[in-house]
Order: sequence, then C-alpha cells, then structure tokens
Amino acid sequence: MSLRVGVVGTGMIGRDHIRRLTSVVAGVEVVAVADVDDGAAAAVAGEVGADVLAGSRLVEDPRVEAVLVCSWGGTHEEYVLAAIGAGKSVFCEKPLATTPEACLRIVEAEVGAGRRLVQVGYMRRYDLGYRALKRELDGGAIGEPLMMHCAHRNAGVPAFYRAADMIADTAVHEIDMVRWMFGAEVVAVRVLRGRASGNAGELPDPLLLILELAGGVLVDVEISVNARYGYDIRGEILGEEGTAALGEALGGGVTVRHAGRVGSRVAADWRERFGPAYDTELREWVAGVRAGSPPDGPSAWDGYAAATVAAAAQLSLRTHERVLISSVAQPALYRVSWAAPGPDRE
Ligand code: NAD
Ligand code: ISE
Repeated sequence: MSLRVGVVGTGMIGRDHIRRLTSVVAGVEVVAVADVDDGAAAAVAGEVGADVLAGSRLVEDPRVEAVLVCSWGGTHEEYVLAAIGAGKSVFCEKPLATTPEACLRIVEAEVGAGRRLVQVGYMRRYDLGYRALKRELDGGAIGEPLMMHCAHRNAGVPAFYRAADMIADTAVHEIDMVRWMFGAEVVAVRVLRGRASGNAGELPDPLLLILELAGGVLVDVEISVNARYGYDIRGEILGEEGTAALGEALGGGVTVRHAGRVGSRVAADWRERFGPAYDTELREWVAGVRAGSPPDGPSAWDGYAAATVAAAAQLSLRTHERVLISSVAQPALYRVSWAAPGPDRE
C-alpha cells in the first residue's frame, strides 16, 4: 500500500515536492493539498488528482497518513504541532519555525508524544558533494579540521526579502550543515557587513557570518543574495594536513576546456543545484514512514538548534557584537551520533 500524504503549501517548493512524490519517489500518493491561495491549490490538485482541503482539516483528515509542510516559515508551527497532536509523521520544510521559542514548543510537543515524528528539510545532508566532503573529513585524510570557508550565493531574491531573511532563510542552511559536518554545536556568532552590492537595493548584501564551533573550528559564510551570475554554493575545509572542497561542476556536470578557456555550468537556482538531494531526502523519508521507523534525518532538535544560531546572528547584525548562543538542554529523545554517511547509491 502506498503512503497517503497531504501537502500544505503549493508554492515553489510545494509544487516541486509534489512533482517529486508523484513522479520520482515510489510508494507514495498525494491525496490532499492545501494553500491559502485557493487557486494555486486547485491547479496542483487537478494535475495530480488530489483533494483541496483547508490546512488544519488536511492534517486531521483520516485519509492523510503523513504531512508535508511547505508553506511560509511563519505558518509551520501551527501545522507541525497539529500533526504531532494527530500522531502523524510530518516533513517540514526549513526553517522548522521562525523563532527559537516556536521551535522549542515543537520540541516539547514531540517529547510529550514520546517519539520522533518530525523531520526538517535541511537537504544538504543528502547532497552527494557534502556527503563526500564529510566522508573525507571523518576518514582523517586532511587531519584535524581547523576552519571552513563557505559561500551561499543566490542569483536574486524576491522583493519582500529583508536582511533578517538573509540569515533565517538562507544562511540557516550552512548553520545546519556545519553542525552535522563537524558534529559540534555553534557556540558564538558574529555578523559583518561591508560595502553593499549596487544590485541589492536596501539589503546589506553581502553579509559575512563567523561561526565559532565547540572545539574551536571557525567557519566563515559569505551570504550574497543578488549574485546575478547564478546559484553558487561553495565549501572548503582546512585541516592540519590538507584541504577538502566541494567540486566546482554541478553533480554529473562536465568541465569544458575550449579556445583557451575552461568552463562548467553554474546552477540557475536551488532546484537545479540540490535536485538529487531533495529526491534522496524524500525517498528516505517515505521509506522510513512506511516502515514505521523514526526519521533519521534532521530532527526538531536540529530545527531548534539552527533557530537559536539564526536568532543570535540576527542580533549580531543589529548590534555589531559577537553573540553567544544560548540553548536549553537537549532532551534524550534527540541524542544521536554524528556518524559519517554510508556509501551513496546512485
Ligand atoms: P512560496 O511563496 O513559493 O510558497 C509558499 C506557499 O505557502 C504559497 O503558495 C502561500 O500561499 C502558501 N501559504 C502561506 N501561508 C499559508 C498557510 N497559512 N496555509 C497554507 N498555505 C500557506 O515559497 P517557497 O519558496 O515554496 O517556500 C516555502 C517554504 O519552503 C519556506 O519555509 C522556505 O524556506 C522553504 N524552502 C526550502 C528550500 C530548501 O532548499 N530546502 C527551498 C525553497 C523553499
Ligand atoms: C530558499 O528558501 C532555500 O532554502 C534555498 O536552498 C536557499 O539557497 C535560498 O537562499 C532560500 O531562499
């Protein structure tokens, strides 16, 4: 029997995940969709043969066995709490919620339920490039890590984007990735702004985040959200004995040398750059829910941890100060090892 899912939010990533669930991932059926924009929901529902329901009704509907939340970040808490209350597995796009307090309410509800039901869409943990980087690091070839240099460049962002979104919506991916990559929490953050791009309107774009990890590794993250030339994600780890970096060419891409030049494609957006990672993320989530096992992807605790760092970074952006991260104690439900990923199946 296929897993029957309901999807809340039929915007860009909601539609992309619905396409994935209906044409890429096996063993799953989209039976209901919801969106405050009735027209958007109806158009998608018509394409995949799903019903249109109001979001709160969708979560409770007995035909819906598991829920995907793909609406705006500020609306995630309501739907995730409702799914936990209904005892249903829920895959929530990042961020889990927009404040540490809201994330903590989700953590507390899940701890109260006594089992893991929530997975957060931090898909970089499923990307072949980041997984290869982590295997290299954990294998010891470059020695003890000292620093990581990251860049996260969007070709452009919508007009409603604010400085705080550059952290909570964009840099939050690196915040989650480095916790997983190094198996260490971020203990302090500082955000620097310098000369702003003439392409950026009122935004303080680019930003530079300095993350300090427990154990002393330093991570710098450039956030540029009007890079124009494409969507470009970079990462290089400096170890005591060498360095390891994400490849330049897109996964499966080629590098062409011709007429005295060398070139490869730059992704247009996150859908192109991380398409295979979203596929793996949802394939494994569906398989886990069908098997009745707890999700082993990013947890509600990971969502909370990322939110505490993002909130501290937003404070640093306003005050120009280094901000220490404060967090509640981690509940036993979330204690996991940060094991290296196994071999990838392609
Ligand atoms: P979007 O604006 O394209 O779509 C969001 C949709 O949610 C819209 O159709 C909107 O009408 C709907 N919506 C808003 N409030 C709602 C509510 N209360 N109930 C039901 N529907 C509601 O945005 P998007 O780019 O698809 O982003 C959606 C979420 O996915 C965000 O949290 C974003 O951060 C996340 N996202 C993650 C990635 C990733 O790389 N993992 C990529 C893109 C977006
Ligand atoms: C978007 O919401 C995502 O999550 C993308 O992965 C990220 O690169 C982009 O900056 C966000 O707006």
